Amino acid sequence: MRGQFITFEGTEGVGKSTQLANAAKTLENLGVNVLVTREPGGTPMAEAIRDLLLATRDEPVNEITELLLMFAARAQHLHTRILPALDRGQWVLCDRFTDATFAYQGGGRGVPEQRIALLETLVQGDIRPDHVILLDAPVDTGMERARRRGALDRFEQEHRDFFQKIRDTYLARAAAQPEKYCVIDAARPLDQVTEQIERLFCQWASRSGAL
Ligand code: Z5A
Repeated sequence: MRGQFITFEGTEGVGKSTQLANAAKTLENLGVNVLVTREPGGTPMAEAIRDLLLATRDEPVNEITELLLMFAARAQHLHTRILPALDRGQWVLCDRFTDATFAYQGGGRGVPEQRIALLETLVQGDIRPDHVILLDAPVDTGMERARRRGALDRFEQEHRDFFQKIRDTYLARAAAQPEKYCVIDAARPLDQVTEQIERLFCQWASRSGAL
């Protein structure tokens, strides 16, 4: 049986990596075989593209260059790692995917949605996540959590307005497809967020017949 493809999304510092690691543990405890991965990245070549994308640099980065690099990394990751895992029956938990492109390069940088959709079709055909966990918190909450960690990458150095546009884009996408997106209030204490997500994964695992 094909595995489930579940992505974790949200603005910086909302707790995606923390919740993804915990969800993977929950599934493994239920006996589900899991692949944990991230974007941009997930294969050696895609991780090299990630380094290019996140490095701070003196030259301005053109938004189409950024967009194409995101999809170049995604093509490699999707076709060499994600799809083979799903075909083997593994559940793939991915820290960010194409929703992040619509939110960051679309909402944040202003690239028209139709251009992103064109590349989405080229790279993915009709492959889309089965579920998207959208961790939502006020921008200041996430920025504060991320800044406590130390050195900031090229995206993290952006202004508050950039992240507000990203948050708005994510919420609009979730509102347009409520059956696919689970919007989680990530401003609550960690244990409450974790408990809500654990419950979701237990439901999905039992409904999918994976148990
Ligand atoms: N990007 C893009 O532009 N276009 C694309 O298509 C894709 C990506 C795929 C790299 O992403 C950058 O690439 C990203 C968007 C861009 N840049 N930004 N910003 P990334 O996912 O690697 O980096 P990130 O978004 O900055 O993730 P993050 O900062 O690592 O945040 P997180 O994973 O959501 O949070 P966390 O590490 O789990 O938690 C942060 C801290 O908060 C940590 O100390 C936790 O213990 C704490 N935490 C978590 N939850 C809570 C709660 N509920 N209460 C209190 N404290 C908490």
